Amino acid sequence: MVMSGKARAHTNIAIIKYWGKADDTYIIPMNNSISVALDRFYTETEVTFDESYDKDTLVLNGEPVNEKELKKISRFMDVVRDYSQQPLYAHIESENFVPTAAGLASSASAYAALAAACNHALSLNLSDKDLSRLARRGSGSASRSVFGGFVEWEKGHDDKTSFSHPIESDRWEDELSMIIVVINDKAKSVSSRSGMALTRETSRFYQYWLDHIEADIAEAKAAISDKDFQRLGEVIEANGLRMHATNLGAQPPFTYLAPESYQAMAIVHHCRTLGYPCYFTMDAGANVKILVQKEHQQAVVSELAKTFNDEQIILSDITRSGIEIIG
Ligand code: 2P0
Repeated sequence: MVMSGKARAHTNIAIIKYWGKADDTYIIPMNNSISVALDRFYTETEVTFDESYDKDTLVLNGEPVNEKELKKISRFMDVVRDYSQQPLYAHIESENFVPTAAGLASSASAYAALAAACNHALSLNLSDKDLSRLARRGSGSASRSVFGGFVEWEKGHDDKTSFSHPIESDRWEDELSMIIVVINDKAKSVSSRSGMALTRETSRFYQYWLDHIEADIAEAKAAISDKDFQRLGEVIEANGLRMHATNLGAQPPFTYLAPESYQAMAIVHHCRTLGYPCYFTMDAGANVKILVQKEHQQAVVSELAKTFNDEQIILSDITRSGIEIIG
């Protein structure tokens, strides 16, 4: 019997970061995190299970993936086989809808879409909460991509208790958007998986990160509840910079940021002095993501356009759509 399912999931940007694992196998994080879901960037994935398959296969954007990628996906499919108690292999076709070179092709939307497609194909009947637990096994940030809008990933303490849920926001995200400044980073990149591991194990600043995270989470949630943009912006900027600071304390120290990242940050500061509130955050790469109120988006883009070219400035609304089954 052939069983198939197709799902779409949006990528997400952490505004309070996940940085460090308490458990590598089950991907239990050291701290809670909060994200927003991006409207323009998503993954669509179709999975087909068939008794005649003798291994998992994955075609990404029309091309078969390399052995390393396939191994990672197969490990995730082992988790799915464990959930379903059916020893079936799968053929997976996945397409990333991300502007070329935006550097946002993300494991978050990929594993959320795959988990949802598997849930549908195998009739696992997982709740969204349990789907976020399953997606987490592929990639931590994927647990947040099960939901739209503002999302919190509760670190929990084991497989059962570590999951994501939406944060009630009275549709505030409809008034906000993201500007992504694409930075051409020449430096050899450190994967987020190895970067966070090295930092948790060796950084002399890591305890400082842990000491402040609960206050940051509480502050961000209070700001969302009050729709207080300045309060939210100040805490996300501080939290993001603190994450990047922990990497500077690792042995050996490393950074994801490039000189142009600092240029973009300076423009954000300048925009605030001009009366356009906006705040930046950066992930495991040099790109700068700017949270802005829609009414000020064009003014901020105009300031950025004095330094960066059109292809480097990408806009996205925040979507309130979570996982969608599309086939
Ligand atoms: C985040 N990042 O909260 C943080 C901030 C990057 C910087 O989650 O090892 O691909 O698969 O759980 O989810 C990127 O890490 O890592 C990430 P794994 P993931 O978005």
